[in-house]
Amino acid sequence: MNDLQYYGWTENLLKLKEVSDFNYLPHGRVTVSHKTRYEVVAEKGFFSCELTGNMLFGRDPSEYPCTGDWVIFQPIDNDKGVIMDMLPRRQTFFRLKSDAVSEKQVIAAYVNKAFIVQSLDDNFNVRRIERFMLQMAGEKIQPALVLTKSDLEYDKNETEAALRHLSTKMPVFYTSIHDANSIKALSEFIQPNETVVFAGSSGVGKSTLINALCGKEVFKTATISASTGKGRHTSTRREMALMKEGGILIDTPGIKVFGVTNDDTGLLIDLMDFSRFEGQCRFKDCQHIHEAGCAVIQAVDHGEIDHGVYENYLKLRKEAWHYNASVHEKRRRGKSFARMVNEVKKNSSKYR
Ligand SMILES: Nc1nc2c(ncn2[C@@H]2O[C@H](COP(=O)(O)OP(=O)(O)O)[C@@H](O)[C@H]2O)c(=O)[nH]1
Ligand SMILES: [Mg+2]
Ligand SMILES: [Zn+2]
Repeated sequence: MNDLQYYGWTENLLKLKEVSDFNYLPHGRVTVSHKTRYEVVAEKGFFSCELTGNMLFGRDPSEYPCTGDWVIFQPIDNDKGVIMDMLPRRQTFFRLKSDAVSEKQVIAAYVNKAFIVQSLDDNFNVRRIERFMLQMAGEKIQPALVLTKSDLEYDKNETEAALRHLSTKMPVFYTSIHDANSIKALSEFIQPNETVVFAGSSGVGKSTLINALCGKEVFKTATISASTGKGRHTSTRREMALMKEGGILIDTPGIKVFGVTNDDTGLLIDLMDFSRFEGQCRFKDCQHIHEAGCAVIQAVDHGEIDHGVYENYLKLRKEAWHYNASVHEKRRRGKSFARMVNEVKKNSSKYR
C-alpha cells in the first residue's frame, strides 16, 4: 500500500475528485509520462496506464496528462489501467515549444517550487534566469536559483553583481556535491508534501543534486549512464523521487531555453527593477519601448540600467506578445470555423 499523502495528495484534491463522473474509481499521480503511456502511483501500487479515447478526443496535446498530474483510472489488472479522467490542473510548469510560436509544452503539474539549476563553471546565464522567473510567476510557482559546482572556479563578485536585481526576488543557493552543508540548506528549503521541479541544461548536476537530497541514488548521473551506455530516454526512465523528509522531486531532461508565454508587463517591469522609475516617464502609459521622454530608456543611456537587462525586457515582451497574438488568432479562426459548421447545418436542414 502506498500512502498517497507522501506524493502530495490532499483533502482539496479529494474535493476536486468528488465532482468527477468517475469518482468511484481509484486515483493516482503520474510519476512519468511517455508518449501514450503513463506510470501512475496509486494506493494499490504502480500502474502502467493508457488514455481512453474520450481523454484524447477534442483535447490539445498540452491538455493530456503529464508528470505530476492527478488522474482517475480503471485498473485492468494488478499493474495496468486506463486513465478515465484527470483533476483540473494547477500550477503547471510549461514552456513555449522551442520550434513553435504558440504551442505549449507541458512538463509537470501541481508544482509548488521550481529550481532553475545552472552550474557555475560555464552554464551561468542571467538572461535565462529572467525568462524563467517571468514564466514561473504566471503560474504562481515559487522560483529558486540553484548554482551548482561551487567547488569549481568562478568569480563570486561578478556572479552576485549580475544577480543584483533578481536576488531580492527569489532565494539563491550555491551548492557543491562536496559540501554537505550546501545540500542541507537546499533540503531545508523544501517543505514536506511540496512538489519541486528541477530544470536546467543537461550536465549541470540536477540528477546528482536530487540523489543527494534523497540520500540515495534514484537517478543515474552523467558519468554512470555513460559507463553503462544506457540512454536517458529508455522506458525505465524515472522522473519523480521522494525525499525522506517528505519533498517530492521531479527531474527533467535538459531544458536549455525557456520560451515564455506570460505577457504580464507589470510583472516583468517589477522583475527587471524598472518600477523605481515609475511616474517619471513623460507618458502615463509609457511602455518603455521607444517613447520620447521615457525614464527607463534614459536610465539605460546613463548606465543606471544594464543594457543586457533592458534588451531582455524587449525580447521577453516580444516573445510573449507573439505567443498571445497567435493564440488569439487561433481562437478567432476556431470560432469562425464553428460558426461556419453551424451555418452548414442550418442550411442542410432547410433542404431536408
Ligand atoms: N565538481 C562538481 N561536479 C558536479 C557537481 N554536481 C554534479 N557534478 C558532475 O556533473 C556531471 C553531470 O551531473 P548530472 O547530475 O548527471 O547532471 P544533469 O544532466 O543535470 O542531471 C557529473 O559528472 C557530476 O558528477 C558539483 O557540485 N561539483
Ligand atoms: Mg540528469
Ligand atoms: Zn517609459
